[in-house]
Amino acid sequence: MTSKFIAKAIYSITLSAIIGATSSAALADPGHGKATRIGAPGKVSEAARTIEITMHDNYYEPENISVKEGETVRFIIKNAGEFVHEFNIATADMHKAHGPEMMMMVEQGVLLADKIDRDAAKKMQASMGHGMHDDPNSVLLEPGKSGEMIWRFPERADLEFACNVPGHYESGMVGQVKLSR
Ligand SMILES: [Cu+2]
Repeated sequence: MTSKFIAKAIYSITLSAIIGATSSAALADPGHGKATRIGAPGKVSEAARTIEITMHDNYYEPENISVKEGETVRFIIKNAGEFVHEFNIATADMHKAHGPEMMMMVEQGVLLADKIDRDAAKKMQASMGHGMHDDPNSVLLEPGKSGEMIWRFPERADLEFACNVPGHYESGMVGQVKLSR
């Protein structure tokens, strides 16, 4: 991979996290190649259970979640903090890779401490000429906002839900997904 390509991929991932528009491009993006390993977006009709997640500065309530193998869960996520927070389901390695992408959003003036600058996000997209697409395993919320994610968990995986806003994961904004039969 060329560094230019990586930069593009980074922009696409960050933009998708903010804008959340729909496209199937996500499947072609190498950054999303692990989607099957971590599960996949589910349908509301398949979700037998709703888990409410409250995001604070900088921790989650509940701290960990228990899910059955293959279960589809509807998450209702609320940001009760004063900063922007993310609810992202992935492996620890994926979170680690996502951190620098979020840092780039900060550097581009897209991700502010308590706000997402959508105009700056659009400018980033225009300058990169990259189409918007979904980042289905992530919900990024400004203070006071709520969001939803329907996620079908895999049979086996080592997953965490975490916030990759710079500094938040390190300060403890990460929880375990306990998969059981
Ligand atoms: Cu956070």
